[in-house]
Amino acid sequence: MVQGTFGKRAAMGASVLALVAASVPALAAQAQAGTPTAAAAADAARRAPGDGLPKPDLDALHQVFAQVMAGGAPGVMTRIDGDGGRSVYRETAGVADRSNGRAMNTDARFRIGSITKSFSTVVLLQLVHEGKVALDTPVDTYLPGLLPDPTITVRHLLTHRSGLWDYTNDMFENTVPGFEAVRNKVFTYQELVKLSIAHPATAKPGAAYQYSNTNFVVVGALIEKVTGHSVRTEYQRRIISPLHLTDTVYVHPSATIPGLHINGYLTPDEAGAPLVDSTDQTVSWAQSAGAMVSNPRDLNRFFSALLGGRLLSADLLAEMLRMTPSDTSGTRFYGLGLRQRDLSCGISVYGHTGTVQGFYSYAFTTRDGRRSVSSMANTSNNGNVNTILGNTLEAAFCGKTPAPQTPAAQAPSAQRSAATAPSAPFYEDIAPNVARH
Ligand code: REY
Repeated sequence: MVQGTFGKRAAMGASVLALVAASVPALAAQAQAGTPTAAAAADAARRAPGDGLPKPDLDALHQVFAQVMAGGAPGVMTRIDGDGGRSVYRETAGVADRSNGRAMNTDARFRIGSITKSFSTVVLLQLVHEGKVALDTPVDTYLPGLLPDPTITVRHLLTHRSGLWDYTNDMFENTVPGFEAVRNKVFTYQELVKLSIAHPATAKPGAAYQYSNTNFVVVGALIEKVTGHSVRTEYQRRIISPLHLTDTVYVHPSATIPGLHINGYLTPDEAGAPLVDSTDQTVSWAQSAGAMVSNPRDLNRFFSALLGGRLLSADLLAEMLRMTPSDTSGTRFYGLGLRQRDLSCGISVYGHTGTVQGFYSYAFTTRDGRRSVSSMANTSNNGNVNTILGNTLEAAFCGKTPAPQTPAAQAPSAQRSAATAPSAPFYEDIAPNVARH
């Protein structure tokens, strides 16, 4: 294994340019269509060795970083693990800690928010494998009386189709006061569910995709009920220890991030108000829906292992990958605790996004798990920054887009790479009734 990193830019590993297209269906189809020789050579030169994808476009990535920081984030980073782990890029801009100017660092830990949902799903699907839980069985069978509707199934939770109201809509209606009111609180799962069911159901179970943290709070309660252990124990023994994720921790209800970490800065609702250091909090309002801490290396390792089939049996991974649209874009989907995004270069990537006060994050991998990318900006409540941060995926997975060979290519906008072209505004489908700036 070669893992070369030189300063901020990393070297690519050993090259095997032939054979690679066959591993990516879209590229293989292109090759079969009879690409002319010169074009094929140019195409091969754009591809990274080993994983068959275009080489990451680091210039475009740094342009995205500049936009993220211009939008108000103190710092930003992306780590790319390509070629099945043989080539690594660690890219950063800005600061991890505004109080002392410490630079952003891809080794440092941060709060991953809802990327936690993919960890919780893996634990639950392992329990399905062991015959302790069944996906289409009512939650009421395992947790009698917790939910008002006894027809809500385990699958409804994992697909965000339970109709359970997202209690964070109310909690964070006013961003900084809402955060300060809960940052040191410790909730039980039952208390959080109670906040949700004080509202009527948002839809009949199964009828509609509606992202709700309540679903994954119930998943945590289910894991604890069925195993008799805390979710922390189950994350540790089923995922963290086997994959040696030494920078991944579930510290609830401790309010501090242990070890080398990044500080998070929450954007207040009032324009021009100073950022609020939101690093320390219990995250008890999210728990199994969003309270884990990790770093980009561990997140890349986790999603590579998951899509590479090393955490779940093939049939349960296939269940996790059964996607339905999460919006009307035609490019974004949700499976079981897992998102799919279709990128401009024709590839689909799988992972999750996270938002917790002070931290926006993305962690995605290819279908074969051979290239994984994690990005983080240390601010939140700034939807514009979150949308722009998503463009790091384009730069990291799609690389440079060749200029089209048509007269339109003369237009400056057509020459921009896909990574920096403005994408349709994307407001993450979390707590949909809360205004997100
Ligand atoms: C809650 C609000 C975000 C965050 C959320 N996160 O549901 C889960 C996720 C765990 O999907 C807060 N926004 C912000 C507001 C809006 O307070 N008024 O942006 O930090 O990751």
